[in-house]
Amino acid sequence: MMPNNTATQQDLPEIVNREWWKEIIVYQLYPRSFKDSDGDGVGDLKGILSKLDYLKSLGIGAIWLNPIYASPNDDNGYDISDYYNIMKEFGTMDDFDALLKGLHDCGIRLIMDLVVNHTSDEHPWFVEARKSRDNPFRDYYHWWPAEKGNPPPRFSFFDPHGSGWTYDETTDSFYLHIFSKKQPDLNWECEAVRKEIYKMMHFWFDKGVDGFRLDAISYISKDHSYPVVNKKDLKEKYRGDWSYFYARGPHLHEYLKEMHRETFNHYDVVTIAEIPGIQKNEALLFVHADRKELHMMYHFEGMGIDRASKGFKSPNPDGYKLTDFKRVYTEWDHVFEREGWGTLYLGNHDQPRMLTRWGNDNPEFRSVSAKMLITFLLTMRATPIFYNGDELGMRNIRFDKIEDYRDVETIAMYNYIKNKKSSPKRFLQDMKLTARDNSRTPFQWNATPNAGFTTGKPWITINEDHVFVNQEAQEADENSVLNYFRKLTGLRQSELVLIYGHYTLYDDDHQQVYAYTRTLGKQGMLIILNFSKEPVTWHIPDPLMVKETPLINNETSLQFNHQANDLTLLPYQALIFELAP
Ligand code: TEU
Repeated sequence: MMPNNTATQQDLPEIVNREWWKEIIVYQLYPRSFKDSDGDGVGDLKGILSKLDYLKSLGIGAIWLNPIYASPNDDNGYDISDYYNIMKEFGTMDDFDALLKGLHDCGIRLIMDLVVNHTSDEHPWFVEARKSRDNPFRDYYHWWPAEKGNPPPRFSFFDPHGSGWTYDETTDSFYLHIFSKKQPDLNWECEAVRKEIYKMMHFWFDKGVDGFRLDAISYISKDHSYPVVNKKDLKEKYRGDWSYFYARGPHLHEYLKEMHRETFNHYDVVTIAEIPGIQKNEALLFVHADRKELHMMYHFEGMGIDRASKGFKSPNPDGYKLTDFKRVYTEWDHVFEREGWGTLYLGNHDQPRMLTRWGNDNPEFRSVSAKMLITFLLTMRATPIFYNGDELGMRNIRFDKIEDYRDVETIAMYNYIKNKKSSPKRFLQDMKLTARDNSRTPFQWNATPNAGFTTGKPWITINEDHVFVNQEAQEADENSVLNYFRKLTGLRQSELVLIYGHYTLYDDDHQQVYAYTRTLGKQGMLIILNFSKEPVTWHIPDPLMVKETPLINNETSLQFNHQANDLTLLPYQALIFELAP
């Protein structure tokens, strides 16, 4: 769906470099949990195909589909064992072809998730590489011969001992894995690896795929001297953050330029780079159009403002400060003021549910705060990436025991905590708020026992609140979160000012209200979001004047003294006004 606004480039000279991928809303779909068609308890491609009408009704322009390639699922598909085949639980290549055609027929593009920093240890390349030190595939991975002693320490995000090297007896060597030991890192310094990856990318582009979300792509280059990173270095040179170290390999941009030249440059496709460890002042190195590397990226800076400084994903007991939230998203808007283009998300498969984290999932505020967050995501100057289920106001499931968890990261970190003789009890309490599993529970289609997701035993527990938070119930309710989402996607798609308009923050010190304008040519809108559960009286800052009736109100009432330019905002009230000429 492209904006149906009749404005043209001539009318709106401020719009430069118009691109389809700047004008769409991306819907991230976690296939494992979306819809199961064959009763095995795992979502699949035929299940997604059965929901095309629903997807079309959302007003989205593209789907980011989490990995569907053959995988042993150590990390739910982020451990690929065959880039050219579909995971058996998800279906067949024919099912994929049918889904791609179905999406395209609905005017929805498909962006596949692609993991090329590492493969599964069950990928034939690794199976071969570990057979002998002179195997033709040996150099596809990173090895450290044991006779050199222990390799220089590297942290692993998913290892119960935190170690990024695992000893392999057959060749008396260690191999590198930034993630789990079943996810050995590919050696991008090996030209044969790069050629294999580019060939595979052509395979999917030639099938008609519209782009890739590139997993952990900032990590692909490694310094082959494997320098020692001691505690002092880590703290002083790398901000105490292994992601920061991993994101600084010596040839990273050389490879991304080569990737662009060899693949993306030949198609009308888009890339969304996941670039952990990268800071604001480096972002344009990846997405400035002149650099011919990648198109868009997403950052993690917003995902840290509600976390404690110590512990693994420990939430800050005081939550987050709205002023921090506003600072992060305002600063990232400024990064792309002139060049490049950003994305915006508040939740995904690596994060807890946005409603629980940034809104308020108590029944009293669930709907209104979900709508307020949707308003933010769909009115900023960045391509919104919207996570499936957030359009219903799905919330964290808050598992009580480790046996309920399925995520390699959560389970590994639980064991890491136990190995460190720390408190698993405290960890489990924290995970109720921050574990990735919270956003991976099955999509809630209706109020039946398995929420209409599967007729079998679901691979992960379904949130019991599906009896009243589900798609079927919300279809019929014109004031539901779902129908509000549709209203907002329609508004964004029809108003170029919400896509390309200049962003200006107002009242940046206010701890309850996030207010900003979007202006383009003679058009302007004022977006006012009460991020708090308290009512608040707020004066529209001079010289702003707005039309009396808002375009959007997530509440059924409005207290607006138009003459005095004063509003009394209800808890989590979201308003969009047109600026008066
Ligand atoms: O995540 C990369 C990454 O940086 C993660 O370690 C992220 O910081 C962490 O999940 C936050 O808790 C990508 C994928 O998005 C993630 O799902 C995979 O597990 C990971 O890569 C390995 O492929």
